[in-house]
Amino acid sequence: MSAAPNQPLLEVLLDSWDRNNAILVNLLQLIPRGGLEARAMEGSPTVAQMLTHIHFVRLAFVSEDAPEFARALPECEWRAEPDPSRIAQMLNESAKTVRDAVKGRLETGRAMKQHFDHPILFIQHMIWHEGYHHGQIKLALKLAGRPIADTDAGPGTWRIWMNKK
Ligand code: NI
Repeated sequence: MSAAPNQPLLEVLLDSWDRNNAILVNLLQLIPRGGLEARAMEGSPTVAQMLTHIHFVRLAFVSEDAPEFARALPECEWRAEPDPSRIAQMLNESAKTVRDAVKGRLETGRAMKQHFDHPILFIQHMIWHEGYHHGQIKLALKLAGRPIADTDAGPGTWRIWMNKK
């Protein structure tokens, strides 16, 4: 992506969404063996369940707010999917669905159907929601004795936001 300050804002917005998903998939790929089953405490969702929940929430909002872009919702919101590559595939697919829905609504000047005063707020909400669970995932791994070291996490997470290309 060019860093030119006159880059269209829609491209910058969609790029921020792509980065958010890249960070989540990078985190998934850093999860140590056995980490998908970790949970912060009894009764809390596992790491795998938080990731499939994120996927579900993205698709649920698209179906409610921009149904012309909707895809079939998974049967289970908190699925304990054991295969990290399958979770990555789900996240990449739902990220594209959110991207297409927001881009489509913005380009056609249509409001969201049920939530959000503006389509941009959908992306902002998802980034906030996923950052919230990102912290919970790292904490669950730490409590389960399977922490991801900051030096391992940094390049694929914080630096995706901050570093200039
Ligand atoms: Ni949530």
